[in-house]
Amino acid sequence: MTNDFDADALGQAAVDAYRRDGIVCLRQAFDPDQVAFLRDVAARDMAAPSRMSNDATRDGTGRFFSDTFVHKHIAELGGIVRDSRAADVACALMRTKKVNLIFDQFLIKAPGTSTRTVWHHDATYWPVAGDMVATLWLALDPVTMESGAVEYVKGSHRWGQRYKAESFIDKDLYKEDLPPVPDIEAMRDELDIVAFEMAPGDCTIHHGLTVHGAPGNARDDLWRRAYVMRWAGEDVTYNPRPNLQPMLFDPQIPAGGPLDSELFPVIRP
Ligand SMILES: O=C(O)CCC(=O)C(=O)O
Repeated sequence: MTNDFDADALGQAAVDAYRRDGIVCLRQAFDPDQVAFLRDVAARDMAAPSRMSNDATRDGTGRFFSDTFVHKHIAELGGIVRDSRAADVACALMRTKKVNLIFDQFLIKAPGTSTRTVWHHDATYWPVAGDMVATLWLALDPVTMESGAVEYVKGSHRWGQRYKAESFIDKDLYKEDLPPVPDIEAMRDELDIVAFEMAPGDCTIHHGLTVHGAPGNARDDLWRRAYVMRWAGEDVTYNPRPNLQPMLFDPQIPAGGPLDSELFPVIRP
């Protein structure tokens, strides 16, 4: 365990580590009430998901549930998006005064879900250009290596390479002419790979080009529920391309312009 910061200590050390490693873990950045609220919303969403949801496994057993743009589906999530520490943490780590929410998401692996999350990085899934792209992954359950803690390749955001997106669940949607992510499993000995066992309320923040993946949830007694927020800072522009991850609707903004729109709301300032 490295890059492990107390919430109160979010400062230069965290910013430097995020820049250097492309991944930091913040302990207890969200309070128990927020976690309880998000667990309740997750249950409601699983019971009545949006049309952006996926509830399947790929080559495996169990249940890997995902739903995107959840704050558009369950409006009370707007409070967490706007009023929690998430947006301020994203601003501090990316050193930006402005952040847009690209989308929020539940990523949930039920007990006994064998499907792993493929090694990938996020930015090539989305219609964005720029360096200030980050994901905040908030644990709603205790997370252990056995229950599917996400692993991150430290420093991979500075490899200077964009990799082809690969679908988590369905057949491959993505056709961009980019190389595949290298065989990370075969390179484990040469790489600095980090994962964090987490308590509910802990979160990680990773850069949009940090390569990461996760095992399935091998526990039969523990859900692995995460609420995820995808952030864009002030250098990010709209970069639509064919065959990307489906967005909720067309944001009706010009290519090359700022993301600011109903779809990608400005959350700070
Ligand atoms: O939760 C997972 O298994 C994967 C997380 C992930 O890929 C992400 O947050 O970008």
